[in-house]
Amino acid sequence: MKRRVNWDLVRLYVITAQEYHPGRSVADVMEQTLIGGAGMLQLRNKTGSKAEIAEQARALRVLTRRYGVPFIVNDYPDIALEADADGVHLGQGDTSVQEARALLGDDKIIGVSTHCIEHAMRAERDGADYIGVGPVFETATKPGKAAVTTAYVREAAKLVTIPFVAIGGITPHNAGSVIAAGARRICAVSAIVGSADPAGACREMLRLLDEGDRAAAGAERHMIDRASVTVTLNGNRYDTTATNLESLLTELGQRDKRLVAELGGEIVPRIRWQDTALADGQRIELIQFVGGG
Ligand code: TZP
Ligand code: MG
Repeated sequence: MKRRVNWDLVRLYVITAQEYHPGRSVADVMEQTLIGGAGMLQLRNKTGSKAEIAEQARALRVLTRRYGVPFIVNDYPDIALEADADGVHLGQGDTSVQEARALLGDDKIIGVSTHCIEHAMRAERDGADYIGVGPVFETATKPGKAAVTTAYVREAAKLVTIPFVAIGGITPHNAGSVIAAGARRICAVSAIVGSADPAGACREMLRLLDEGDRAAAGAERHMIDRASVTVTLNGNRYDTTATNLESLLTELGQRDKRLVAELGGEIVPRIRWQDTALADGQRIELIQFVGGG
């Protein structure tokens, strides 16, 4: 099978950072994240020698294989290849996707860090398999890098067609806002590997992602329901996607007319139109009044 990851299983992507867990080994902390449900792991080591990084890569390859989780090496396509990792992750200033692809072939995953939608579009065109979207918030893990905010997450959710992970300063306290902006996958470093309980931190992130899924499914159901609302309007059946009386009147081009709206026999004052929800089967009477002042 070619570099295919089951992205449905990748909700939480965890990256190593030894400096956040002095006294505990990378293997131990990363195994805890796998126990907690991390769906993808990355080795990121900005200070070690290539020999050290290659050794860590080999150890994490064995560990991730035991848990059936994809494993990515940051920065070094050659180490990824040598350790038989599933792929490599590249920053904007690293080797190009094309060069990494030439070395790794089609069987490996290539991820790219992006900080704006132009980066994202380029990564897609270049054949990246996934992108990182961030840093969403400022973070000590990548000091001096401006936050892209949830505005970029929202843009990515609309426009990016390959899987993306939101990254940068994400913790269980702010993950809700990132998920609400449209992220289905989160990547985190300090909030997970810097936690005294990495497995618990993973479970909490996954719980928030599940909660986001349920909210999104609810919103979708709501939209489907909305599409099929049928009301009786002045005695006639009328199908509408309007969600409230105000939008119904706008849809009918009647909003600015001198009207009285009656819903189920009760007059609804104009000030309440906006928050009067429409429901299937409601009877609405619109009565024009003329003259007077
Ligand atoms: N790329 C963008 S932000 C970041 C990387 C590697 C660091 C994220 O770390 P943390 O600790 O989750 O903020
Ligand atoms: Mg890099």
